[in-house]
Amino acid sequence: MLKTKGYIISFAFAAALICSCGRGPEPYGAVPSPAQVRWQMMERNMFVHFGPNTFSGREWGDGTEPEDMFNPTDLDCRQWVRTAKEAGFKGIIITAKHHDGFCLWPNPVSSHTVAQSSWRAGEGDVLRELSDACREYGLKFGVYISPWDRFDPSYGTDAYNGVFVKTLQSALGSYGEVYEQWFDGANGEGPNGKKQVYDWPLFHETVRSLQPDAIMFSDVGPGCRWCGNESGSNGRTSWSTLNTEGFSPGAGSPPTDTLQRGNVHGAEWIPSETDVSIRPGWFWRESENSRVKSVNRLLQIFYESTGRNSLMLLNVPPDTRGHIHEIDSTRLMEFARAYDAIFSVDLAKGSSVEASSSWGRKYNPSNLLSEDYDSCWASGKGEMTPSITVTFPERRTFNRVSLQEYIPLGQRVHSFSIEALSEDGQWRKIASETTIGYKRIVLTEKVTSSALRINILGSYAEPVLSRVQVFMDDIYVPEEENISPGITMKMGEPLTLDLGKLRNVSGFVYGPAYRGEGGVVMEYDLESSLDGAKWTRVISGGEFDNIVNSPTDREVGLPSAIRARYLRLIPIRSNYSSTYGVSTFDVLE
Ligand code: FUL
Repeated sequence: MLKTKGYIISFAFAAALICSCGRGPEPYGAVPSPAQVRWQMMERNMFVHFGPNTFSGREWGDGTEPEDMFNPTDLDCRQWVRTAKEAGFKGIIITAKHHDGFCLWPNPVSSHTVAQSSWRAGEGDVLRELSDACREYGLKFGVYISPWDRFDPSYGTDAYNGVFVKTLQSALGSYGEVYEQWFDGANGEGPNGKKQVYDWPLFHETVRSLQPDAIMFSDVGPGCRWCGNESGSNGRTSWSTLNTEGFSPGAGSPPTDTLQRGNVHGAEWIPSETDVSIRPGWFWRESENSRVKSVNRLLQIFYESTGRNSLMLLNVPPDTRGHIHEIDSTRLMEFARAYDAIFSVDLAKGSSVEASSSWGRKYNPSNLLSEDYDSCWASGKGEMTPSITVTFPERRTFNRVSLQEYIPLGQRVHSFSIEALSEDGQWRKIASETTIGYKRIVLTEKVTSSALRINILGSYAEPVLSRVQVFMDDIYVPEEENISPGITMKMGEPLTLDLGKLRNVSGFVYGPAYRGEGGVVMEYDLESSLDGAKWTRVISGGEFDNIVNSPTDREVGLPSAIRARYLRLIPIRSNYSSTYGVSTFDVLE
């Protein structure tokens, strides 16, 4: 009897709880896991490319590098983490194993690791130092572990999948919590010239069993997806949902425009991540010290990644000492200062907010000014095109409007505009865009106004927004892109350079056409001549590593300096079937 009563009481209590909150809007479509929401809220993370390539100057090592090549003279992971923290980053992902197969930790199933090197007499462990430093400073720790392995002798056979699982187990099971596991899409040949058929379900299962909350990155998730380029720009329209059926990471990935924009009504929640390097290459190189990206460019990247419903993952590669180089760390501090100057003053503060409709008291429009992500506004039931008016306490000057949807209920808005109130009492349109998602920072002209209005022009379910913020950015100046459009050549047609007279040549530069249009040369021969008639082979079967994903200028040093009047680059392989593009072909003296 008593027991029955107990049930009745607790039922009534639960019912009262539901009623006191009111039933909120229903989720729409695919929704994120709590770990995906936490991940998205990190907003700025740091990538760290470090390994034998740091010492060889290559972008893709081929696995033949001796272990002793990895020899940082003064490794200081605490310096990396301090720098990252001061720059506002929340997590760090390190290339624990890049395509060359070298492991930055003593991986028991590999003979190509720090343990076989003479660095710290084989006792060093970069993952240990970095994960300890992350814990000390309160940053999250993540790992990039390349499935493509140009060292492992079993690569290209079934046995390799087992080796890779053990590799994952060793890296993910020994260093505490891992917030992100990065699976690179590149899948070339191993040391035997064979390609591997990866057992993705097994790899995912391995990660899940060891790190249930780790977000798995690849071209198709399952945790987050590649944005489709390495230049720091996500699609202006960006759905966090994606259809992955029939696709796989790497060569089988969805087309670039799909990676950029996602799929509206996509079956799974797989938001975009924007990985980009602060330098032209992913690894540190002395010759690129003068080419560290400017604060202006870093702000642009932030606007086009996190500001476009993606997540900024900025690579800052340590140098041969094992330090983040002074030039990069200074630039990061300048970036952080600029970031704070713009985003620490929310001009919407103190405003009154009204909406054309609201979903009951719990979802009232003043929640849009609250810092608490979970406190949000929703339009009234069935109202798909509401508007929100933010009236400032006095006239304010701004050029950025930041909007956030409440993503635990899915991504809903597909079109909106922003208006500012003119002095003559008319509303004037200052922006018109498509998606919002977790965060959308809209760049508008500079406006002085007493109010702004956000018109939701289309939404697949009642819009649920968490936040509206307004900022003034006096720092970022949109740059005319430095475009060398380039020309398209036919394969079989070499690039020939006449230097005018005999000159000393120590290297050359090849630059693909803008955004790789017309195709990029992946493999080539290089020849020189004194008279334009008799040619001597200088490089046979040279490769430009990672040039398809990152179609930027490549400087190549010759094995030894030569004297020549003519130089010619003979393309062997392009990513287009019969053409290749070129914007630059020049010599280094
Ligand atoms: C690419 C790799 O091939 C590059 O070397 C780099 O690691 C980049 C982040 O991913 O796919």
